[in-house]
Amino acid sequence: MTKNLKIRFIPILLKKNAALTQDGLVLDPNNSKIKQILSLKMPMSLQIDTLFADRQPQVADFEFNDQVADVFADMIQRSVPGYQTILQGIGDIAKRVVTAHSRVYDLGCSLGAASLSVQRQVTVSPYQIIAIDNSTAMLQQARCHLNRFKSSFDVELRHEDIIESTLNEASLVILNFTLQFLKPEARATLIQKIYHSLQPGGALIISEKLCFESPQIQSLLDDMHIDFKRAQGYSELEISQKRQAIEHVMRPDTLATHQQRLQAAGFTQQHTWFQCMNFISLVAIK
Ligand code: GEK
Repeated sequence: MTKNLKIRFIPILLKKNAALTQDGLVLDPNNSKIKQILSLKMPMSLQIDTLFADRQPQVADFEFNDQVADVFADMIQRSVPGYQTILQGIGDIAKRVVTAHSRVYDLGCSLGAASLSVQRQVTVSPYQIIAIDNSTAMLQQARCHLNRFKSSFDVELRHEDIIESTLNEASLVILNFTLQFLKPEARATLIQKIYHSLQPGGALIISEKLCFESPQIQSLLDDMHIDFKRAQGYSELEISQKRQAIEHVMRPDTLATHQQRLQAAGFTQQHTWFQCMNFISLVAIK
């Protein structure tokens, strides 16, 4: 098995004595080839998320700072059920809607994972991908992350608040788990701006954590999500401290709120294309 390993394609996550590859293979750390790989210095963005592992006297509000950017790839993968499937689906949708001479916007791009999926699957040419984030820490890691993958063209990274960004000639706009971090009162205006930036037939993909009007459904899906995080190796302390850190920063909407907002902006076609527990991805077409 180890003979076929190509180092640049193996994001290795070290935990205790185990080494996990992105596609879930458990490698034997005593194997000499694996030892050689493990001794290489791994890029920061491949570090394991232990940010909330130690008890904090006072849990500060969550920020997209250097510490988060360093562990972000691991954090999002172990916190959002279906994250990889959503990324794959974004590329799948992209290859069907992106047109030549148009733009793709990845808003709140973090490490540029959605842009990478688009880049991998879209075959029309030329077109442009513009990935925007307001966190310098995230954009620095995004540059390293994107540079690791060879491509025929660059993703343009922009340091901007997406509320202020100018968007135009878009065939695809991606909000992959970003809208929930904006002030609720800014969300409708952003969706309207996106609608106006899209060409006819262009698409908006919005992935979000949902909240629910029914307390029973809310607590059922919350509990399932917590079990998912336990299964990903997060401790009770990590889960509760992360929850405290994020509760004032990330404010999810109900599905009905998303649907009404899209409709009010002018989207006549919209549907859920993915859901796992309280995580959803919607596609709306102009
Ligand atoms: C992915 N899409 O992996 N302007 C620009 N960026 C912002 C703003 C804003 N006003 N507010 C938040 N962000 C990514 C994951 S993470 C989701 C997106 C998560 C950025 C913020 O800096 C962060 O990088 C991103 O939105 C949200 O496909 O952490 O759950």
